[in-house]
Amino acid sequence: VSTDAATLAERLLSGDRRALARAITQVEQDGPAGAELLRAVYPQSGGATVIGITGAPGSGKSSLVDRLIGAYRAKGRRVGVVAVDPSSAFSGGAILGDRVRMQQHATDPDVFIRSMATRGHLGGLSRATNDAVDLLDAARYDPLLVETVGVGQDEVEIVRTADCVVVVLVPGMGDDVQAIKAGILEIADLYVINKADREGADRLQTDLEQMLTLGPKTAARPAILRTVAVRGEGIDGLVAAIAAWLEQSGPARRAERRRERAASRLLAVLGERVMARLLAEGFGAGGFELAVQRIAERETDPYSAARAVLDRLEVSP
Ligand SMILES: Nc1nc2c(ncn2[C@@H]2O[C@H](COP(=O)(O)OP(=O)(O)OP(=O)(O)O)[C@@H](O)[C@H]2O)c(=O)[nH]1
Ligand SMILES: [Mg+2]
Repeated sequence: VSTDAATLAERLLSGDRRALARAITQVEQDGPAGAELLRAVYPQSGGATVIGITGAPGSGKSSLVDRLIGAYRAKGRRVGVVAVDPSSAFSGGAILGDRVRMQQHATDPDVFIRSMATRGHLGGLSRATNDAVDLLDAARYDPLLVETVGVGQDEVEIVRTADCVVVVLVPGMGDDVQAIKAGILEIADLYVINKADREGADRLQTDLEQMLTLGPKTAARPAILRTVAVRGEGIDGLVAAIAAWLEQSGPARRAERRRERAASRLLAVLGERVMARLLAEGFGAGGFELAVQRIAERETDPYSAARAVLDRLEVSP
């Protein structure tokens, strides 16, 4: 570990918030600096409980996270938040939105909120987010709340292996159907019907319960809670339900989730590294574009082109 990384790691571990912010930027950039830093703090991480909050755009995830921060702070916990923000790729607006929504906590030294832009990660979003979670963990924030929009495969992958996965639904949006499509229902440990002040909460609850009876009978059926995040209603119940789930699911389940998370991270890093090497070493200057053009013009096919690259690098099939 270089002295730069060692110094930054030390500052982070001693509670320096600016060091933490810089560290997260480094893992986001996916350079050697980020990798070294993560290596330095990784042994100090793994203690925090990771709570994933996912759901359709605008379902009130950030509003819920804001309330959860308040609830955990009231218990004296130091809370870390990582919000993954797809819309920021277009406008940067959502980052601002999150900041505003959670602003009351912005000056609390025991709360650390970070938005991750999805832009520029090329599939490494899950890796970068998990790295950020580890950094917050090493800096002794616990619990860690990870907000993602349950739309893309990447976003689902991020929360899937959290210690507790909370799926947020809203009445009257045909949300249930939307969630099934996005594959987020099967990863839920708990359901929250937020915006329960709106019409249709009963109906959504009935639909959800009905759907859950069709699910696997082996696992404990996820609880369904109702909240009105903007008014802070139902938050204590949600906190209690999260605690109960963590308690009830037990250490074996927790260990299994962590193994899954470790596997997904190893594969993500390997995938990124191997692909980067293939692209760098498998083609000469302009070679990639040339291959793409030849495939597009049917002079060759994707399989033969890939085969040629692998042969060049002497990678076995
Ligand atoms: N009526 C009502 N509105 C709510 C409730 N919770 C959140 N909202 C509103 O819903 C809108 C979206 O809330 P956010 O907390 O930003 O939702 P989000 O899921 O984080 O949104 P994205 O991160 O953009 O996907 C805001 O205007 C909130 O004020 C609720 O319980 N009831
Ligand atoms: Mg949000």
